Amino acid sequence: MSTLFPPLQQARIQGMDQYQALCGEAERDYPAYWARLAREFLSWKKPFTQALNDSQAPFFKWFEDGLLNVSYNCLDRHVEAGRGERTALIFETDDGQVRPVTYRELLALTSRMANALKSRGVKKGDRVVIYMPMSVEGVAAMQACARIGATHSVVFGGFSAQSLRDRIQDAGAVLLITADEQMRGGKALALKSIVDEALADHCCPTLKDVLVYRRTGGAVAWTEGRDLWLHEVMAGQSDHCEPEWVEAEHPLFLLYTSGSTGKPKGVQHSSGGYLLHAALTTSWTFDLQDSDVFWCTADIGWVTGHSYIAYGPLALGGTEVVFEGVPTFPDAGRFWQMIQKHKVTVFYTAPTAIRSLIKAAETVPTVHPKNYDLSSLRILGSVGEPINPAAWEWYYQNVGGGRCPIVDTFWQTETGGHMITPLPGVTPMAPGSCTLPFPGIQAAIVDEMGNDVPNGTGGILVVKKPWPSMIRTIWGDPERFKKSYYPEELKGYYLAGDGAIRNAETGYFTITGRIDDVLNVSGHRMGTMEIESALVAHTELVAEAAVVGRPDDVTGEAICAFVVLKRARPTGEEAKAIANELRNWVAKEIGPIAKPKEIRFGDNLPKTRSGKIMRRLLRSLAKGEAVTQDTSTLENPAILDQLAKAN
Ligand code: 6R9
Repeated sequence: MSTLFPPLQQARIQGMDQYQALCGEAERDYPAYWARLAREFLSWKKPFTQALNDSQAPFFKWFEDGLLNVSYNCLDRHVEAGRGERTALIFETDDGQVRPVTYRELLALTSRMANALKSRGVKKGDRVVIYMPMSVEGVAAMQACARIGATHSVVFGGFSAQSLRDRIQDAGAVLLITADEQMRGGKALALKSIVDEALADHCCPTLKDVLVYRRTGGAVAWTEGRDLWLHEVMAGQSDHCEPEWVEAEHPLFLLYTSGSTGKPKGVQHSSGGYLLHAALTTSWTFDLQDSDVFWCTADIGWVTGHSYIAYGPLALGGTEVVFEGVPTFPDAGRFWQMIQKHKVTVFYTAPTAIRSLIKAAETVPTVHPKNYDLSSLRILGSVGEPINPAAWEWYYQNVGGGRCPIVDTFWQTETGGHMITPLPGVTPMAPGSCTLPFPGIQAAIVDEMGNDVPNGTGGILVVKKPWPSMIRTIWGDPERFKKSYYPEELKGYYLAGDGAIRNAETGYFTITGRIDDVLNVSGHRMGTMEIESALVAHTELVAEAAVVGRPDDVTGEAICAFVVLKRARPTGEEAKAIANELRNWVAKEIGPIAKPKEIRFGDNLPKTRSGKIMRRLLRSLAKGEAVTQDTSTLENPAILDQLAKAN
């Protein structure tokens, strides 16, 4: 099914003709296309003379000799243009209090925080870890780092002490910004005490200071000589801070994400190229105008919160909602109630949220979107995982009132911004398909040798040419960067890690899911190996573990773990108790988002004679399917019956 949509009035991109013209422009002179946009969308202290340097491919450089400052582009230039009184952020707390912040105010706050960081000795190139709740201060902390040329690494507030410690160590961070607690769903959740645990035993020698934002006033333990209240360090700081002009390639941030092997990798992003695509996609995909109120429901701990909360909308001088809480508090009508209250015009969320709100609206009629005035909406967005056609249809009809185009945006932490997406009012939509590449992005589908496959045939999703906001390297591991994203057999194409297929008639892309051992649970990336390592780290109980994903109505995929214990296989109540203990263990090792939904115990795991765990069999078992695959190479076929059942 294809849904044609009438063009939006005065949209940035008018119709498929203009879309084709932009693609054509990029085709004709690729670097010149990006150079034009980089000049239009960004303010440069020193203009660049060359758009692309590919002499050290795949370590591409963009706008290399240009100088700019990201925070200047997001804040100062709007104030200088007389737009300082415009609302930048409409912050709403968990309990519904609203704090609007103008561009002038956000600039002053950012500058004071930047000066506070400087007063603690933080300088250009230093890494700062941000472990904060959704807050004005969280956004300002990112901007403050950008302002002084410090490279931030935001760690999602749901990650455990162990995960936080790994990231601080890997990044070699000198300073950490956190809060006493965070408020979510009416509950105060600790942040500072998790930081204390992460930093115990002097395990992070590079880290000198911990700045603590007072959010709730809850009691916190204090380490003298290390912990400082953010407001005290900021008190008396000037609200003017000259931006540090950095080279376009200067690392703006590291963001850790899961891969198929080993520990999460620190995806390194640039300043100039990254900001260009964040701004450009906010402008074209969301058609952001001065009259819009934009709301991206992501957390700043994920890439979506970087590009579409902290940077893109601000680079354009837009007005956006920033939300501290959760979609289900005080009830599952919270999103709709906030759209009504703030007259949100462009709304961007994840399929998993939509699916859980569909369920809620089906059980509690009062939280159905029809009870709210959502007439301010004009564009809806989706991100993080494939949106199934049923959820798409519900979103389109019940939230968008059948009036609003849905932009199903495919992209990744590594890509910095949208890669394949409809443009609103331009691209005819097809539920479940992310449609066509963003102008200038050379997405394609190839076979294992990098040869194009015909439309209608599935294959590997690649990007044939570099683009400005692409990952620059994996922090501290350039070899892993090359191996993961530019494997030799793929002819120099970027390997996304997803499978995809193009429609034979329309050429539209549909993402068919990861081709590696990465799961997508509620739009969050989790490596199966990472969860397995966490399980076997429980050395007292666990002998062996294998983790697979299985389809789930709400979370997209659910984590299912097969575990062999060091003691006899438990059953009944004992199995339940141990499964619970292991789930909590994983939450402590990685974070609650990594908790397996189901744990099954076996005397053994299905293995080949050479000792390889046969995960594809486990995937069938997890789904509850009969095993139809060839099991002749299996060492111990009898184990399948045992693992087919829940404990
Ligand atoms: C932005 C973000 C990236 C992975 C990606 C893919 C999946 C994201 C999608 C989508 C289908 C979409 N993904 N958007 N799949 N349709 N519109 O989510 O980044 O957390 O790095 O995840 O998410 O599998 O490879 P990240």
